[in-house]
Amino acid sequence: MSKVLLVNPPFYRLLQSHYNANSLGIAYVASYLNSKGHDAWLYNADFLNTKVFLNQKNLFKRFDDYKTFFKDENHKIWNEVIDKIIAFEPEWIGYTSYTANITAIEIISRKLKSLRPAIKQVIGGVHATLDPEILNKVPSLDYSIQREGEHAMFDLLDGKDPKNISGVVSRGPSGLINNWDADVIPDIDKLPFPERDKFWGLTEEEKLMVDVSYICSIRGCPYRCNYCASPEHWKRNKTQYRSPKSLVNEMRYLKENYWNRKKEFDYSASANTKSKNELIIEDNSTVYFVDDIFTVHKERIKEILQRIIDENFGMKWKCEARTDHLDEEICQLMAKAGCIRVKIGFESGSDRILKMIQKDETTEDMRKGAKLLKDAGVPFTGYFMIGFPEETDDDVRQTIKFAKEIDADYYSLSVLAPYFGTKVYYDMIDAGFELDKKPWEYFFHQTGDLMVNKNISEEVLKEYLSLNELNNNRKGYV
Ligand code: B12
Ligand code: SF4
Repeated sequence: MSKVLLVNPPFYRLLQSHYNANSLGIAYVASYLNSKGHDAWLYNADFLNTKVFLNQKNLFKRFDDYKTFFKDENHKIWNEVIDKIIAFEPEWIGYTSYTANITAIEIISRKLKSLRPAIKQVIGGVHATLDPEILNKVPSLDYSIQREGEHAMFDLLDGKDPKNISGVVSRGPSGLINNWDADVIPDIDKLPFPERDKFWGLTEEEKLMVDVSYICSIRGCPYRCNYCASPEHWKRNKTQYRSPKSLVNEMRYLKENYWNRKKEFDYSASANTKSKNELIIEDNSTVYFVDDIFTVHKERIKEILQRIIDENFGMKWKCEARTDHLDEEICQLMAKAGCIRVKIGFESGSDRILKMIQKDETTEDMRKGAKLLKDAGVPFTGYFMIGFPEETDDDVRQTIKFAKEIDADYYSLSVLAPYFGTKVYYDMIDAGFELDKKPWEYFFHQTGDLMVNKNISEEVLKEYLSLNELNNNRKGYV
């Protein structure tokens, strides 16, 4: 049996907020290891024992402060994280990586290596998958795992030769040894539910402040949008779906084991609410289906929704969807089953741009889908993005008009951030475009600072961002 600590590195804390929900990637790896006899715990270094969150606007204003943390490696946040890790006395440590937290992982793992060189350090998750060279860039890490981590991490702990484990990158005498992607786990129904109890460093009282109501029912997405990391992060031609029965069983498990805990706030709302009062919710919590497209298979989703209705859970939930996977029956079932918000990436009101970004959806599909949701009374958030290469003022004007027309319950307005590992990122590099920031600095949304498209005028950018004012009279972010 090995002692393992799985870490969600600080991110929102560096923006002077915090994030108290359970990180599902490491929670799945932990529960799998625990089911095999190991002692794996979760450490969310982004957790704070406070109910005060920053609103989204203020969060984005803290970017300069955020960068200063990386220049001050003796800052108390880093020392606090190291102390918590050392107090656990792990034999293995595993970090979940996003491009946005890779610099934090570099600092923490380097400090830890100098203090406790015997601890084996592993990196997994999105960034580790997108960057096969990560061990060369962060020498304090011992292994990197690409794609799903359950089996590969177990095999490492089990003492198997890393050279023979699918998904593992290790070091050899003449450089990195890369076994490429971990084999896709075919029957994800069989995986144990993610860990929801073993939170390192939290008191029993603090554990009640962790939102454990995230559920993942699909691994991957069959689409190929050029600005999105999903097509590289998962294998899109091997997207895996849990059965409706398994998903509903997890909801029941949540209800029976966690929903009876009195919670005054929805901690998953994190930094995105306008005021403290808006965090108060009537029920214990809201289930968040983190699937890329919860509604992707019509028959599957209808069965899920009908089962949720039949169970009469009384649980509210939110999800992400595409308009072209909706119909009248689905939208009505969603309303009946307790859906309080659907998040939809419309992105653009210009069919030319939708084609260019490989959205595989038209404004006509989107108009229809938005109307179906409206008619059924299901609130939706509209995500929009401008700043794609070759986009013009005219395209942006079409987006502004279209956004108003679909009449979303909340608007999330972004300027393209060419995320590391996405198609648009590599297309821009191949076209000779010189990105002026480090990859982790491009995680930012909603600021004109990110604009990589120099054709779009200041005036039109401003007009687009002013769509934000529509949010003043609406239900708000959920
Ligand atoms: C829920 C979610 C969030 C939540 C929760 C994050 C959290 N800490 O848990 C919130 C809303 C806070 C969030 C924030 C952000 N997110 Co987000 N998020 C997601 C989402 C929708 C689901 C994540 C999830 O739970 N997946 C299900 C689990 C089971 O999968 P997984 O995490 O990948 O884990 C598996 C493997 O990756 C691996 N693994 C993961 N960690 C580890 C660790 C070890 C040691 C090992 C061995 C294996 C391993 O094994 C797991 C099980 O097989 C994904 C998209 C997606 N569908 O995955 C985007 C996604 C991860 N987010 C993304 C982005 C960009 C962000 C933000 C930067 C957004 C922003 N502009 O602010 C921030 C960054 C936050 C941070 N801490 O750095 C991108 C990441 C792209 C990139 N290059 O990094 C994604 C991929 C969306 C996309 N398609 O582009 N996000
Ligand atoms: S549909 Fe959504 S998750 Fe899938 S590739 Fe497009 S943006 Fe990414």
